[in-house]
Amino acid sequence: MQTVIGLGKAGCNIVDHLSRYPQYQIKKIDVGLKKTKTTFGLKRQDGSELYEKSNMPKGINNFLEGVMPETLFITSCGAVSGASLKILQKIHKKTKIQVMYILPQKDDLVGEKLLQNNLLFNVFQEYARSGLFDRVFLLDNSRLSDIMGPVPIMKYWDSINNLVSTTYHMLNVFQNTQPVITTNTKRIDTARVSTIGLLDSQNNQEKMFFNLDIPREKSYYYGVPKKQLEEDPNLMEVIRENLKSNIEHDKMKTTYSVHSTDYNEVISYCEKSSTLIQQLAV
Ligand SMILES: Nc1nc2c(ncn2[C@@H]2O[C@H](COP(=O)(O)OP(=O)(O)OP(=O)(O)O)[C@@H](O)[C@H]2O)c(=O)[nH]1
Ligand SMILES: [Mg+2]
Repeated sequence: MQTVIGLGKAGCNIVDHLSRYPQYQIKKIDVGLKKTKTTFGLKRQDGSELYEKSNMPKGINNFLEGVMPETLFITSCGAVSGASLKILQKIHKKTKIQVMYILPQKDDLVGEKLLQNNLLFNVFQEYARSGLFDRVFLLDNSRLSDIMGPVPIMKYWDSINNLVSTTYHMLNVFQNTQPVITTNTKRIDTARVSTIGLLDSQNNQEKMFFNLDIPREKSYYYGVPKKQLEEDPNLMEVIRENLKSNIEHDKMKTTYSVHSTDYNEVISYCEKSSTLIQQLAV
């Protein structure tokens, strides 16, 4: 089991989606939440700096006690995200930390959010590079929105969060189960700035959730219906073609794994990691 902590609206909403799977121990932190086993309320503060400076309400240690050996921490750049490092500081000795950072769309980046985004985008990457975090996953809402296509406003966040949670979860499942065939070896330990995404294996098109510059490592995961694994003579070629045509530069390590599923069609995902600190697009 892995602990998943959401901070703020974006973080908590994605955590809600992950709570559908039994693999995750859920914890949500935000202003206005009640104190329960899975939720913790912070006192409203006037700006991210105050969240960073003021003391956490009593009971936070208790709330965070019992985190599993691995934790995914999810946040975006709202004011409450100012509490991120304070929270992570309380658990980093007990658990291996992955951070999922949600970059807002450009038109959403005004006022304090703009500054907070610049700050967290860099701090999370530096912490990952220094090894304090196991890694950071960067996810960009504008990319997610493009990949999803048009949806009614009322379903907007729900659809995005669904895309994020299913992709993260399926990659997690594939990485923790025995593949039918794989070229995967040990991860390049220094490549800790990562993103995830979908692979349209038919059209050989990657749909990554962040535009990661100079990835060092790229892994494809194919979930293939059992029957197709037994009968389709062309699949191997499709995979090899995907791999060959998606090499981005000659120092890149590209691997793939094929897994057997009970679904009706092939699903495929991709994870990329870089050793380099990414820059914000201007
Ligand atoms: N992917 C995703 N992004 C969201 C969601 N809700 C908000 N966001 C984005 O996250 C950014 C930060 O806003 P919130 O998460 O609402 O802010 P907060 O973390 O609750 O912080 P406060 O400002 O203290 O309310 C917004 O600018 C949105 O771009 C969501 O459900 N999913
Ligand atoms: Mg909020």
